[in-house]
Amino acid sequence: MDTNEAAKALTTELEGLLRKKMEPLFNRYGLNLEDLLTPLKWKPLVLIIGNYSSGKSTFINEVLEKQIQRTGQAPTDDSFTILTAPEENEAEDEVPGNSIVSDDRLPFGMLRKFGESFLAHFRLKRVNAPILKELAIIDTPGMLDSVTEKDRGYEYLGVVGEMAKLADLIVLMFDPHKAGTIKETYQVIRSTLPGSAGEDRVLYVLNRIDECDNISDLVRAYGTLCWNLSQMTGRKDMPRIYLTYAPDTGRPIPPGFEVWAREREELKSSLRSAPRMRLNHILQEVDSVVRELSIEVQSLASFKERFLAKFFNSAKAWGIGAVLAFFFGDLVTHLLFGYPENTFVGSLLSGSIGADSLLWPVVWTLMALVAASVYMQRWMFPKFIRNTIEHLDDLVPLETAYQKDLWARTRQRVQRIISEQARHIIWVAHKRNLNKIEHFLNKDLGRFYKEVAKK
Ligand SMILES: Nc1nc2c(ncn2[C@@H]2O[C@H](COP(=O)(O)OP(=O)(O)OP(=O)(O)O)[C@@H](O)[C@H]2O)c(=O)[nH]1
Ligand SMILES: [Mg+2]
Repeated sequence: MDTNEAAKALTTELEGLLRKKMEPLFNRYGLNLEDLLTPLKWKPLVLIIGNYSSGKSTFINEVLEKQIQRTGQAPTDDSFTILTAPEENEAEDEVPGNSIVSDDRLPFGMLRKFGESFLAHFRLKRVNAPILKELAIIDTPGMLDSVTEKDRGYEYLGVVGEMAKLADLIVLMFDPHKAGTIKETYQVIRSTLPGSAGEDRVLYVLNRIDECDNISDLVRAYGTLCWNLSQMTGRKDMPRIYLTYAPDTGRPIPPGFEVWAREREELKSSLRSAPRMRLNHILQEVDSVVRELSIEVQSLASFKERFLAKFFNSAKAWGIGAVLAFFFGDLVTHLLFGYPENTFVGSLLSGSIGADSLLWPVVWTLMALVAASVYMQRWMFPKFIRNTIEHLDDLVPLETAYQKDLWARTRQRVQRIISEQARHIIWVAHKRNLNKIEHFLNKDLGRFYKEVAKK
């Protein structure tokens, strides 16, 4: 079995396991398993982003070995284009944005929220090219400097963020003329990518290096890009930057630059590793969503525990009250109003106790129990919920940055569940569910990680 086949088999197995073990828990705790599974339905995705005119479309055409995407100096392309191969007995064709987001077989439904003016800049092309059988490539409009959301007509960075979440590999392309100084590029690296893609999924490329006059010019451009990247990512270690140029622009290659021809090939073969990256990506995604679920269940378990502690404390006090009411309730009315004539304690002392002596103690006890129930339901429980929501962050230990990050993503859901379903969730066996989740993370997912590492 080749790597891609093996990757597919593992993906199917993982999906089965998720459905069997996690689906009931996802449903119970208000998470949607389909959100997690949708990206698994389609082929591996490579997203190509970068400055305008950095050579994205030229590179894609080269990979496809066909002139499919329009290329040219100055911002050329203002559309997001998914390139994929036609299925068997399908012809090459082009699908408009509206149809892409409505097609259930494709994982792009969530892009509908970016509105009509985005959909008008979104299309899918079915092209016969060998590589597109294994993976799909997304060509994107180049990033610009002095552009606002209003100019684009839709939320460009939001779209890039959603696509980056789906993508198994992201190629971020620069060129020596504007080595990391474009405003939108800055925003993508600074804010969009960290929330959407793991660092290991991004390939940095400095393209068009043949336009440097000589090696010292290239070193300057490379240095500038490194400096800008480190400012933008905040990383101390420099990721690898592929130095590449398109082989057939007709421009003479500056002397000494031939050594970099190899990097173009390396970049292309990294692209072909997307199916393998995909498994890692899926595992990371599953891992992170299940950990979100875990912190959610922890918080609800802690909510339940605190409620029970409060309930038992209160029940103890009301229990003592009920016992006192049983023995002395009628004595109070006797002393105040002279009724009933014979009190329960009196009958007890005189030894003349009969069935009718129990009437008032039972009535008093029932009244105490009704009062306890009204107090707890009408007063104590709502107040407890209000307090909990006010101090929601106390429900879980937030010691590490990772826990804080998970909690930030889960907090709102927990708040909603507590305010809307508190009476229901105190009956759920959260601790048992937490054990199931831990087992899934450690045993089941652990096994997948090992399998993927072997590939
Ligand atoms: N010298 C040189 N020119 C290149 C290289 N790659 C692309 N070009 C040229 O640069 C111009 C822009 O290339 P495109 O592929 O259209 O760039 P793009 O990133 O898709 O641009 P937008 O779609 O506008 O964002 C074209 O004229 C290409 O022929 C390269 O490596 N070296
Ligand atoms: Mg282009």
